[in-house]
Amino acid sequence: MTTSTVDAAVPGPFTLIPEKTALIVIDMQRDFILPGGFGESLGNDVDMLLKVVPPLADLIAAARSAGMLVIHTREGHEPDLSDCPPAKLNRGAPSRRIGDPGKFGRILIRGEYGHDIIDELAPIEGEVVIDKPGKGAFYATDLQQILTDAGITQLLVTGVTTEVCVHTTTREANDRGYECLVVSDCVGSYFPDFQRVGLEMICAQGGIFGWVADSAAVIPAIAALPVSPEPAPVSQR
Ligand code: C5J
Repeated sequence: MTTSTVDAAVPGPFTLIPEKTALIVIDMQRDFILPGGFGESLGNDVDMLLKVVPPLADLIAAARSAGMLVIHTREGHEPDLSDCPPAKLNRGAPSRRIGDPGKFGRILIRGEYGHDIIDELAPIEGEVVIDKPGKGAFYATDLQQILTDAGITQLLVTGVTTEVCVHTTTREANDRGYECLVVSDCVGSYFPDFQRVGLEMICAQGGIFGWVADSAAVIPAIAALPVSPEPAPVSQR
């Protein structure tokens, strides 16, 4: 088994085992990221999330070239909101709630334009797309079974937002025994302080939830792995 090491990771070097590693791209959806979408309608500065797109596109390309499993998630709900508990629905700005009409269709509703992933990071054939009703990607989804079936034990974690769905998913994964490396410039928050502290919290106390490194450290480590001509379908891993 050929491995590669992300030497600059905090709190210490992270050894990439290509067959056991998946890249997870969390909620890079139009509703959160694009100007005019749900996120901006709540008063957030979407530039904070848009700047994640170029390094994340490069990281996804590197993972695809190495034949890594790439998993995308989308936060959202059924059109009848039967999977959205009142505790979630009733929070947020009263004029803009999940299921309300927005610039890109009903907000965070499956099948709507705004619910889907931005064009720049669109999944390609063979990649897994997980629709999740919660903040964490493991809650009420098949993610754990998919990872188990694929022999995955390590996750490169990316997406938005750092302190909400990225954090919740990383914590869920950590509790389930996955080693998580959060790629610092490939995760984004509307709030600069949350971005900084959110990343510090991951790798504090000797890596209490995982490791942190930027794409400039992770991409060369992926590129140093032996090239796999095509990503293996999940069922054949
Ligand atoms: C939020 C997310 N922030 N994907 N969702 O509500 O982080």
